[in-house]
Amino acid sequence: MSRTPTPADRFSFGLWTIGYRGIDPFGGPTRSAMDTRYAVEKLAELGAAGLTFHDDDLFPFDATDAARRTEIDRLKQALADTGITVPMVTTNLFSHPVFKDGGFTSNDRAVRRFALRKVLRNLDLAAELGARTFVMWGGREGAEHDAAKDVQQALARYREAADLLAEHVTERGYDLRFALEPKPNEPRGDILLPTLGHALAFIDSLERPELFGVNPEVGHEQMAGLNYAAGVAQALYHGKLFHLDLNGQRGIKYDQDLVFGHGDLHNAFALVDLLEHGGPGGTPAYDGPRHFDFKPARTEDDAGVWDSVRANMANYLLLAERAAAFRADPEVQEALAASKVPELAVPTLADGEGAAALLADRTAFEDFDGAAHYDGRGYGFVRLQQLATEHLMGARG
Ligand SMILES: [Mn+2]
Repeated sequence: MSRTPTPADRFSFGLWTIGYRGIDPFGGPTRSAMDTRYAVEKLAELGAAGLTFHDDDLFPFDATDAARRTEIDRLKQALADTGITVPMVTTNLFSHPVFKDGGFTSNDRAVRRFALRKVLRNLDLAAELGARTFVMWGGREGAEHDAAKDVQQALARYREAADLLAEHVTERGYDLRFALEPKPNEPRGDILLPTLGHALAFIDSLERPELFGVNPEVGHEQMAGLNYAAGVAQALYHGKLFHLDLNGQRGIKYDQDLVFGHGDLHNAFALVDLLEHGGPGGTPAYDGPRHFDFKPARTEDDAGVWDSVRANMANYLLLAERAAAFRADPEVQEALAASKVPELAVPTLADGEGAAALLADRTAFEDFDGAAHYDGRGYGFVRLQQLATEHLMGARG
């Protein structure tokens, strides 16, 4: 059993996650629609801190201004009554048929202009609710047919959109930053900005790169066969981990959106260890919301939805407990030192040393005795990983 979550743990859930009705490409809903107020009250009861949403999760795509305002005001009342906050808001540019070829990068210019207006309106709502992060998941920004999409022009239109949104936020003085969410495929055959690395490179092309970071999702990176914890570490290295989506995925297949920890548990342990403590060499940890973007299985009823919510938070807290014990274990500290993990924090060059000084250092090359010092000597990485595994399994302290 893990301890009971509290708002200090900063757990947040998408309204579309708990409100997921079990629709998949092969079958209709297995659960009825969830009322927003009920969702907020249940999250508060279970110890979560935040609710996130797409505009269309809260009110229908074609809602009148009055109906839209009614839903916003109902949400604000529920937030005021429970203490739940809205740390992040995002815009749905994928469900309505007009977005079948994308929003910001549709070949149809009128669709691109409509998409920008839809997002600008939602930025104002995000600011009204005090959200600090605006996620951009371009699920329909992509193609199935190479001949049908000029990828360089699509990226230029993506950049144009990002620059305009950043201009709006700056002019209005909103305390809001953008987080790009990569995904390799699904619903499009190939999605633009398919991985964390693609997104980081794209940010460098923007007018206001400081307003943009990433929102990496466990399953999305794993669908591309990548190591999520290692990718998150690179995002931290660049100062770009603005937000993250936690869930579970088992290998390179369709987007499973399992409960966090119900996929690659070993990598989930490495991730929580990194988020809570930073790298073992003293590099930064993460201080943002712990956001879950999962889908309660369509086999579940309402009670199963909340069991899934509890499971996400419990698994995070259990992994955090195990990671703390791992870090505090003297044998782990000794094994880290034996594996020279802390030595990676020592710069390769001495203070002020340049190429000439390195060339003059005979110990670095001419007198470097590889045979005497390195042949046959191991690093002990397997022992270290086994210590992590035993902590993960609760077999040590
Ligand atoms: Mn997501």
